[in-house]
Amino acid sequence: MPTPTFPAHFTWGVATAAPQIEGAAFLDGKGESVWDRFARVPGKIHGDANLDVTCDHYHRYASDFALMQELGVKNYRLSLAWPRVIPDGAGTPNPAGLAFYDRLIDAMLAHDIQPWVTMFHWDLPQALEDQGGWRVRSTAAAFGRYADLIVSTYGDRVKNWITLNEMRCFTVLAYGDVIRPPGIIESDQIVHQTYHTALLAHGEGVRAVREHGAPGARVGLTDDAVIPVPIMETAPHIAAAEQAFRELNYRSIDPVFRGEYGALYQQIAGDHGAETEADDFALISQPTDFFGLNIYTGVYVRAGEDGRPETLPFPPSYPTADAPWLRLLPQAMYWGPRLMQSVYGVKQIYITENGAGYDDVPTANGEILDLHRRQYVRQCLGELHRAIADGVPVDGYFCWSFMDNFEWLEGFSKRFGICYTDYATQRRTPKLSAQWYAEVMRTNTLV
Ligand code: PNW
Repeated sequence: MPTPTFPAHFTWGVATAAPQIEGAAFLDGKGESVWDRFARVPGKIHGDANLDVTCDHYHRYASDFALMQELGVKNYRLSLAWPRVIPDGAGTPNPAGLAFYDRLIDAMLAHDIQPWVTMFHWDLPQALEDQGGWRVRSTAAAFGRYADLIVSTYGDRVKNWITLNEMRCFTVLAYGDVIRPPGIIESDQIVHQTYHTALLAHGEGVRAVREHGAPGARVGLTDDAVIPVPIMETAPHIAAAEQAFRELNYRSIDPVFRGEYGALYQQIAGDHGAETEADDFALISQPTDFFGLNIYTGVYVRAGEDGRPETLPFPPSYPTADAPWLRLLPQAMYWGPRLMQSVYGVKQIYITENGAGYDDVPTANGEILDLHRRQYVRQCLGELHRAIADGVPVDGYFCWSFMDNFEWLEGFSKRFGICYTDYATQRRTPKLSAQWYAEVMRTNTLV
């Protein structure tokens, strides 16, 4: 088989998020985020790590961009920290925070790197959480004003915008579980409401780009859709995977692409669904330019006796990365985009994150031989190439992550970077996977 070559216009990049790399959590007027607060609750985060310094990218962005440029990175997905720009989320903007992103974006462009900006990657200003957070509609309105401000300020230089990263992670897992801040278990009705507020915020972000973006500015949503992988690629199992895809993602994709909560939502939510207003779905379902998928893993699905999808439990010894939730399942990279196309008719897809978390250890001479990460990412890219060959409209791929960083509950214990971060010295060292990925980006082939 010839070495897979990607389409000529294919976008290659790397990704990070502000709270995971910037540090400077309380510097230059930045407001407290819900993660800054959460990390201070003893026992919440592995090793009681916090976000105060992380990779100190706030002070080291120039050398980080120089390293990206050395590796041939041309596209960089980053996020802006809402509490750095507007410390209490809704009031007066912070000039020092705005100036920081001005410098950052200019430095990126000076290194020939295009910014792909995520407006929100989970760091809600704590002051807004204190007023109800995602439980209340006013948070979506405040997000809209924040989006207006950043698009007006940086829209001359930023052409690609992503409204929100993974709505499920800051709503369902934050107000229906204890693993994300605020980590308070609320009623089903409130959990549905938090999701609805997030959808409204997405709509506000799209509106802001349409109103204030430069001509040709583009916007999309990044989601971590649960991806069913048919146990065999035969018609009945593929049909079961399509049905499972609708059912597993009922809360996100119907409102965004169809402008309604579907029958399944009514069935699952019953009397506990979100309170909605007449114009909400027009805002939520405004046309976007692309859809971002973060794909790390999936679930196996088969057609049961009656043809209904059955999700199979993973046996205990199924292989995972060192991040135990990350079951190695490269076919998710084929089926995720393909199902987005066949079920929702999405016309342009970017993989906005993919990677693997391991406990990398440098060798005696300081190399990081992350052969397992390289192997998994290569398999994933092979599956992505297969999707493209089958006519699925995937136009780009961003590797998570440029460097090891604050991995949420795992603190600094799980590493997703293709560059190694030595937190004691803040030295970055490209791992073997980075050397390989640089060659993939340069040649546009799966070397
Ligand atoms: C992503 N899952 O989240 C986030 O966008 C990143 O900030 C994070 O560092 C990265 O994944 C690695 O964890 C996810 O359990 C976390 O399926 C967990 C899942 C999916 C996405």
